[in-house]
Amino acid sequence: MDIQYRLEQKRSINGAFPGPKSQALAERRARVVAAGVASTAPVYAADADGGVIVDVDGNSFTDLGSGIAVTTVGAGNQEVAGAVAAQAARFTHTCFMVTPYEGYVELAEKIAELTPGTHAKKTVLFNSGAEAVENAVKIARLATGRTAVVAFDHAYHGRTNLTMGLTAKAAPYKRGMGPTAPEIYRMPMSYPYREENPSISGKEAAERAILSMEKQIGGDQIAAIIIEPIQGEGGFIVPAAGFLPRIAEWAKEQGIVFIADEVQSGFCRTGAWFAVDHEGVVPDLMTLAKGIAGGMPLSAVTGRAELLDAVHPGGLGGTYGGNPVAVAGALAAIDFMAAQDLAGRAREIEEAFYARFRPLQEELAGLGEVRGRGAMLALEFVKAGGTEPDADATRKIAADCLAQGVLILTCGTYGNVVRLLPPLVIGDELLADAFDVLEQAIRAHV
Ligand code: PLZ
Repeated sequence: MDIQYRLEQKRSINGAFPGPKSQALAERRARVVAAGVASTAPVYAADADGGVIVDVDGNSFTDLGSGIAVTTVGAGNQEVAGAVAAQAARFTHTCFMVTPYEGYVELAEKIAELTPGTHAKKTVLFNSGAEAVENAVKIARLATGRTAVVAFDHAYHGRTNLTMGLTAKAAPYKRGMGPTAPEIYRMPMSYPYREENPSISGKEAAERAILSMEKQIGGDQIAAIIIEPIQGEGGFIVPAAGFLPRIAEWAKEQGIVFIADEVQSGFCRTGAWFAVDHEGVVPDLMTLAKGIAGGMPLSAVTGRAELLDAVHPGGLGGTYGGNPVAVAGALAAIDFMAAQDLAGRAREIEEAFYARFRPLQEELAGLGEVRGRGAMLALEFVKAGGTEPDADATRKIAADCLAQGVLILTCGTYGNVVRLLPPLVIGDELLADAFDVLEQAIRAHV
């Protein structure tokens, strides 16, 4: 990596936390911002670059969250900022459905190059991950003439009506906000750490789900199977090897559209361009967002040309989909990822993580599992002596880290997983320092 940082790459908390300016903003916020949108940290951002976020009181936090896996190239990436500024100075919007522009086409070409498979591919752009998922399901239904959609336990696919139905966890995502859409079926996931039979293989876990799909729905009724190749919000669950390939293979036999939701796992995050690449799985459709555009809101549905083209002209779109400023950010972010080999950087981060936390797992009974790929890494906490989730310890560890200037996120169906999603441009020193803080917090609470 050859990166010039604009801000000093160091962690420092000065005095009171949160500071007076953040407190004043929290008061203003409480009066006018909906209570339903919650924030992990009580501090307000003023600047960010590389591996740090600086708040309005001058505290500097090491960022191990990347705004939930978005700022893979850094939140203050100058290439992205320059491309965005240049495009904004020309035109901010025309609407691709009214007056199209080159950037959209160029990004679709890039996506076709980077995604797995040698078949003809096409792409349609949107704004958010949920919007991409919604549209992938629409495309699959129209292309197959079927209605059933299969999602998995612990899945997260968004908060809009269709996607909250696909999302597994009731609270806080959907309780009381239904009804959710019909024709969604939920199947058992491969979650190696929590299998009743710990020796079940990925293939066997897939056969378990397949049997359930055959019995509950019938393969010929299913339009799409949607799955996160590594589950995100649900707990950074890496399915056992062989699970994804077998599900994809069965989908093919049954004429079902296999959709990989790579909104969180895509674009170098797991040490490859896409998480499916680790097992050579070639999805029919993929949903992409987050890391794709260096923080600009942009998402995509990409995949087999015949599926994308099954939809009649005018059947897909949206005012802002593929906004030219966001597209400029994406083109710059993708170039940066390739030029700096950020997938390779993610693999280095993975190595440093396991070197540090595997021994800790051996030592501490409350650290149930250490898992993940690339820079999509997790620690699952349990009550010592078993596998009962320990959400309380997890919360305390995250709070301790934050108070010391390390911003980390939690996740998991049981709220007992600390997840690490550092920007891939974070330096070794800052990362090692953050690991020190995290290790101390773990030792204090498990
Ligand atoms: N699919 C796999 O991870 C978003 C959600 C945070 P949007 N994950 C972060 C929250 O609490 O809202 C996500 C994802 C996967 C789809 C989505 C949805 O993407 O851009 O948030 O709509």
